[in-house]
Amino acid sequence: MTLLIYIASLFVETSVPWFPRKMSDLDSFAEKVLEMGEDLSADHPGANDPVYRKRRTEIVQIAKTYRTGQPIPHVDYSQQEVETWGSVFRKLTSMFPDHACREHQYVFPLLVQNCGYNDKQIPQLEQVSNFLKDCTGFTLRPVMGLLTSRDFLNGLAFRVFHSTQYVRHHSHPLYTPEPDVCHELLGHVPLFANPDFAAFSQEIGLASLGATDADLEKLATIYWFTVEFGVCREGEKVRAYGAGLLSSFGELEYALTDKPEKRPFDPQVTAVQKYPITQYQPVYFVAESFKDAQEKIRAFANQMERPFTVKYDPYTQSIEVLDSK
Ligand code: NLE
Ligand code: FE2
Repeated sequence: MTLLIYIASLFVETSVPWFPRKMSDLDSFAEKVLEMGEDLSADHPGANDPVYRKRRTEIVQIAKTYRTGQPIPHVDYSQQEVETWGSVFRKLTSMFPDHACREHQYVFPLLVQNCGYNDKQIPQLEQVSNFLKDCTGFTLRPVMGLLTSRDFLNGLAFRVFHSTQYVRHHSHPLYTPEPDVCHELLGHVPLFANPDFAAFSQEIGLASLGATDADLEKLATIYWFTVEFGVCREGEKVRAYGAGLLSSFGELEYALTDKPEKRPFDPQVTAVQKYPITQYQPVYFVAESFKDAQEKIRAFANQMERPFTVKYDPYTQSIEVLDSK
């Protein structure tokens, strides 16, 4: 019997997917990007534009060679790129007062003051990353394109956010299905400066370390309906906190109308909801607060099939693994 238990525990241990234990382990993700990364898919607005493709290849070289601890290299954006950013910036900032959650609205002026957010220039990731570090310890890491959900979520356990640096195609400034620097800077960055949101995001990251493929898919779905497309209650109103909404003029407007369905955020239910990735979402989940959402994620993580618990040690920037649950 004892031997059987021993063999069973060996089996469990060897079947746990690899996960990063220290910050520099994230370096191994650099070149593992998915389809919409360096090779643009055929229906992408930039796919048939050789000048755009060449420019993207140039910019992602930074992410390819970036290693933990280095400053993020500066990108000299072209006039066309700055114009695209400028039109996205102007449209969105006119909508934020009525559509963005209060946490986003609180941070935005600080980004204007400290990181040069305006419609005339694209802020540099390095400066923004340093700002976030001062606020919540979050940092940015340049990325070539989409990582696997596992790699991407694992980064959040270290309060590291993988961020693209290239700009969306100029023909479609108001909605793109893939992340670009406008999405990262206008959608994600303001929220990562908020302590409760930072803790909530890290909670998803910690839950993803060594998670089974089935649990990982659930966490990726939860991430999608919160960090990307989440809405939250503010008194009588519903406001957007998801970055995919806050960076898309088109979807931000649509999301807060009565057209899409709104359901209360509940990890068990949210985790299995199907969703489209190249069009507006038919369903959004409403969080009561970031604190409440974080507690719910923690409870969800506790019932996941994982034979250990993890803890992040900010002093050594590494993960401690505790054997018993
Ligand atoms: N649809 C968003 C935008 O247009 O900015 C990007 C979403 C990335 C998941
Ligand atoms: Fe995103």
